[in-house]
Amino acid sequence: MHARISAAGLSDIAEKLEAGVRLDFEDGVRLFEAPDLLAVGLLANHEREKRHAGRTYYNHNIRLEATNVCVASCLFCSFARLKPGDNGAYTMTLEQVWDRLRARNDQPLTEVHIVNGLHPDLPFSYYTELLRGLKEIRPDIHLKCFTAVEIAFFADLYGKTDEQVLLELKAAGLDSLPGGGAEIFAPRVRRKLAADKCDADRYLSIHRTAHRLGMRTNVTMLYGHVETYAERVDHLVRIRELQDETGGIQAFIPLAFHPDNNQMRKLPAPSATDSLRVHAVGRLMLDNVPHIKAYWIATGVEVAQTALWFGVNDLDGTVQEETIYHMAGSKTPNAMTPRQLERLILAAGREPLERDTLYNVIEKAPAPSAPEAFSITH
Ligand code: V47
Repeated sequence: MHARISAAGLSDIAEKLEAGVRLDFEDGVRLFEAPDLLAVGLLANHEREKRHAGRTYYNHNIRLEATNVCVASCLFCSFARLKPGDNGAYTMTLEQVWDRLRARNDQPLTEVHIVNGLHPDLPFSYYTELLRGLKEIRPDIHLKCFTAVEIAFFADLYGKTDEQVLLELKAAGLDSLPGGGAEIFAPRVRRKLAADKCDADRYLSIHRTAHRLGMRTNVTMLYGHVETYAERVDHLVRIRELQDETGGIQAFIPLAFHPDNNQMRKLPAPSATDSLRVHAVGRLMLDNVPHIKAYWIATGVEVAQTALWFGVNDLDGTVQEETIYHMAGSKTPNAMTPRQLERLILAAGREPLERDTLYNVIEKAPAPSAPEAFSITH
């Protein structure tokens, strides 16, 4: 065993991992409390390499947010506007949404990721038509749309069951659910931050139903605000329990809290070291979730790159047109080309692989030999 791990007092956890014994709640809290970040990182990297060696996935996607009108008033959100007509509120027409995809007809995108506000006045047909139109423009594109919180909202607003909503959206072209809206499951924090969102049980139950209907999903965790270590671990354990039941979760994505322009702006943003640790502990606790993804828009490019040695094996993505984080103060660029992502992964000493949403590797022609500057504009 690495001397660093025993010096950090983590030998028993390392032994469990070696023997394939699942870490328990107290182990999770200790991993957050252990001062030696590199010891935690070593453990997480070992687990990462057992599953994926140096392989690191990225995907070629766009983000679309069709409306920011939202009846919920989550304290951390800088994106939502309460009502149509409020300063900065927008709702795209379907043609405007479709035009965003049409404008990228020449790009080999594989995924459209849509997260919207909870708009109280749109008909359900807005969403089904939106999906149908996108599939008409690009029949082979994967539609990863609407968080479980949106699905719960649709069910309540339109008088349907969660399952009916999922079935109707699936019939219109929905392929999988993104992981947004999870925030922190623990009721103390959820009530404080996101009181009018569906609770953790409903969030998880919608993912369970989506899995039963043959869809894959992702799960996130918003960290670095008022949550305790125990509440982080509780969140991870709840994800692990659902995954034991269904196996339908593809990726866990920690989301670093951004404090600008929202009601929690007095809080500092999480530190780089905390971000690295959250990704690492995610890898160590979630022994049954295949992919730990760094969302570089949230963590910053440099931390996402470093996280490739702290348990992360996946980077999202080219992510064009993102607004949620940029309205909350993210200084990252809002898009990277596949080539830039590859260079970032290679520069970290890892092996880049472009994937589709379901983690099928996309075979590519060899890259041109002429060097292309790796430049990110801030
Ligand atoms: O649910 C909102 C978060 C999420 C802030 O599934 C904030 O592949 C930090 O879920 N600071 C939406 N976070 C984004 C999301 C996501 C991102 C990347 C990949 C996937 C996936 C999902 O953004 C929201 C909320 O948790 N968020 N405001 C903020 N100020």
